Amino acid sequence: MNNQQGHQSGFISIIGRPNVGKSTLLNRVIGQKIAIMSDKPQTTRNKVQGVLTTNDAQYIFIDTPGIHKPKHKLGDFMMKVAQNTLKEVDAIIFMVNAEEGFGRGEEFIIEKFQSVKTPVFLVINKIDKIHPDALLSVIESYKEKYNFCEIVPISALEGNNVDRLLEQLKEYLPEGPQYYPADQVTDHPERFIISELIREKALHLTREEIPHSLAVVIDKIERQDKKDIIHVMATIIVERDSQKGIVIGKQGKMLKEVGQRARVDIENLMGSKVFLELWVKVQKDWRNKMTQLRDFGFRE
Ligand code: GDP
Ligand code: MG
Ligand code: K
Repeated sequence: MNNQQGHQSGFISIIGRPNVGKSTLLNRVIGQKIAIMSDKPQTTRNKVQGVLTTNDAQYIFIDTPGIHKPKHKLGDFMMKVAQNTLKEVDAIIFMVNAEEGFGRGEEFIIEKFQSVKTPVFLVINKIDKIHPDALLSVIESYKEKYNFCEIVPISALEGNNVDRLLEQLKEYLPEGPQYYPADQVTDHPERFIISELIREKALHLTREEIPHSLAVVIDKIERQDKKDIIHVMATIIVERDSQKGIVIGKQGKMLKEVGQRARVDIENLMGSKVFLELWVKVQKDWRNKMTQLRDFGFRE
């Protein structure tokens, strides 16, 4: 994991009505077809949709389901989850369609921005479909509604101005570590399951001594071709030194136990022998962000 000075990283939530071009933007930014999965039925979960790693920054894009007028109780709940996400991320991209005027849907979303301090980018997409003069009036109509930190017209499909959007976004990312390995563009389901298995063992074995929101990050999953063995490296992240002590245990006993139990489950999952290497790290902000963004409202 990279933690050098001058490195910026942060979480960005992309929101907007269906079909405004959110997935198209992500695909363009990440350069691979990875956001297609975002069209699955909505869940309450905040999913990492894509990670862009450059020389000096890492952008983690988060799907924020539930920003729409609630129709039922679950809708209310999801709305709450979504609102909490908006508070936690470093920047919000609010995407609108240049071809369509300001409507009730947009109004409803903008209302949600009033209670958060997070900078909101207004990204006006599909500018390839309108006359430049029309763009000016679209910009004006939105300017009246909210104090957006930046207004960026783009064409996600053709790529116009997308680089500029990324540059501007970077200005709003705090100094921070590379949360994901550079070669990782999206959360691999396997990675996620493995991290959950480790998390579960750690929580179970340490009981109430460790807050429920302990996080596990998978640093590496490496298949060794010759031998039928998978090498997994993972970091358990806690908030305080005292918690690190508990997770490691006397002479490393606790960590060893966590590792042994998790390894058995991972081997069953992968159908192969696993060499599991676990590390424990104290990192306050990281833990808060990762766990709240990824897990808020998800578990019991
Ligand atoms: P999402 O529902 O917000 O994720 O929207 P999608 O990314 O799936 O895009 C919906 C439709 O709009 C697709 O047919 C895209 O090809 C199209 N689209 C997205 N961005 C642009 C753009 O900049 N220009 C044009 N002309 N079409 C776009
Ligand atoms: Mg989509
Ligand atoms: K605000």
